[in-house]
Amino acid sequence: MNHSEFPDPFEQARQGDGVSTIDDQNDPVTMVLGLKNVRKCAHQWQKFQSGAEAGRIVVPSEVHIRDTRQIPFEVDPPEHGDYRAIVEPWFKRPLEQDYQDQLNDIIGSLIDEVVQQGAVEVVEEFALRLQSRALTLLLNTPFEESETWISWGTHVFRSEDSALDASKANILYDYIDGQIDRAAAKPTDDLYSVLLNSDFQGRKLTKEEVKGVMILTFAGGRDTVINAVTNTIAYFADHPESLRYIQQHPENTGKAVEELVRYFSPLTHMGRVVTEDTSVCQHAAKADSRISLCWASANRDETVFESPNEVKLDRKVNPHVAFGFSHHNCLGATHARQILQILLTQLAAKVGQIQIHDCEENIEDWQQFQRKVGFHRLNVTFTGN
Ligand code: HEM
Ligand code: EMZ
Repeated sequence: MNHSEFPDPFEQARQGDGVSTIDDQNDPVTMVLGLKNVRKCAHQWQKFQSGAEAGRIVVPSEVHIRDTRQIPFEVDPPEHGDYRAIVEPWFKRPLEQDYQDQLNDIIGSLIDEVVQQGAVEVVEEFALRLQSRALTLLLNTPFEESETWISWGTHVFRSEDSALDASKANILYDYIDGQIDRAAAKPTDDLYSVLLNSDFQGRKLTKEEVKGVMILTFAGGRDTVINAVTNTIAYFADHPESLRYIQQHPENTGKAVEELVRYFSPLTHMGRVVTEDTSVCQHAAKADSRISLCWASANRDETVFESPNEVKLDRKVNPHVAFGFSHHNCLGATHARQILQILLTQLAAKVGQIQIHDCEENIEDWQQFQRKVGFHRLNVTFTGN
């Protein structure tokens, strides 16, 4: 069986109406499925807003587990642009050589560790560690902090039974409150301190705003990166020849990263709240109802991508929306791309074979759509090159 196959559950609905409505906690969501319409709706922030009640644009909705607005994610223009200008330069640091050298050491030594270990559960022992250790670079905090984040497990808003869990979320909020107080009392050159000292519309950011940015940084970059890394391991386990291809054609590593991100689409969709009675794809969308921009479906749109259900590591035309589209496009994309680029390079250099022993798939349940997004558990053996 091919473990790294990620079927497209949206194909029929996308080719049919182009939208499909699911229920989320008695608050329906009309999913927009085609690439062109996803892009169009992403642009129309006046009609389809992000800055509604905190947590409502996330599907499943998080209105019951948090009051803090995530910034700049749950803010619309023009304020969005003012917040974004503060954080944008910081999130571009992964382009610096020194950052990449440190990321290279983090990923290289983790691969050495798992090759030596042999049998490894990839989600907890590889992807979660990699994600947490790499995040210390993005936050510019001590490496040891990653031990705390690893101890939280893979989900920050969910316990193992996968229900949204307020007490679990409080662990993260309390931790962030503590870090903000620490940075306020004794600033360093970490992200908390930089944010506390930032100017926004002629004043400093409040602690609540800093908290909003930090929650987003922890939550938005967690499952997404863990799934991208785990799924990449599963892919190369099934396709050892692709690892040799990367080794022989390092110039195509960037293209391979984009293709894997398109194919896996680690974030299935993101909602918007409709501000006035309107329609999407000839489907009525009432004021105060929700639509979602389904990145995962758009990335398999057969009118845009040739053989959309195949992984072509050297795919030439690849206008995917796995990192979103328009003004809310992913701030963590530079960091995520560097992680994957280095992961592919280091795996090709250090690993000969990856053998899967058993796994438990992580299937998102959206009623009429069952979407495989990653793995709860993936047991493998890494063999050195
Ligand atoms: C936004 C996907 C990694 C932080 C987004 C959006 C998508 C996305 C689709 C757009 C949401 C929308 O339009 O409503 C991904 C994927 C990732 C990833 C697939 C990994 C492969 C990260 C990481 C971080 C991060 C590592 C930070 C640690 C953010 C932030 C935004 C965002 C702050 C909001 C930007 C804004 O509203 O202006 N991400 N993300 N993401 N992501 Fe990511
Ligand atoms: C939110 C979201 C951000 C949300 C860009 O996506 O990621 C989700 O995983 C979180 O649950 O709160 O941060």
